[in-house]
Amino acid sequence: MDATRWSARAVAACAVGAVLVVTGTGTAYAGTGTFEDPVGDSTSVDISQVRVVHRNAVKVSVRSAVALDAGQVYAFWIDTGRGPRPTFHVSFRPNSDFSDSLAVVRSFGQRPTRLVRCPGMRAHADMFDEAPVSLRVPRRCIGDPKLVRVAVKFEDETTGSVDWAPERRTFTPWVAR
Ligand SMILES: [Ca+2]
Repeated sequence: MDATRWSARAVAACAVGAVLVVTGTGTAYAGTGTFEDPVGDSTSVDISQVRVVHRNAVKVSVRSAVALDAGQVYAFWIDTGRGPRPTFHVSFRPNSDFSDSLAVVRSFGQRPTRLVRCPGMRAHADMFDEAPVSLRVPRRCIGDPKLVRVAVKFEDETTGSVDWAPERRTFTPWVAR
């Protein structure tokens, strides 16, 4: 992991290379949103960037300024719209088994109201490569939303260190398909 490269690029709460569009429900990013997170705001886990690509699948890629390690947990929330459209939650660990179920949750930290099986969902978190931690969810699993926004939490259960992006219990701006 090249931490220096990401440190140099760290700009708090700054969107890079994204196109804003006006949709029926307001302003959103078109197709892709890239959101930088401060480096150094956490120790044994440290998110530096979250990238959301909204096409036939929603793919969330998360750069870390520190190496992935055993004992870390990567948690994702995907909000699929205002009003009754649900928020989905999934978490996984590096180099571990991954279930193909999404939890439907009412808000952060609450128990799931139900589970949704999602064939084709993929997660990547490998301590032995430099690829971002990523989650790919086919749109059909989450009700073919027009807009999504995400929240990410990296946690090190050994040290208790936590880093949220963009902020604690906060979603990114909306990203349109
Ligand atoms: Ca960070």
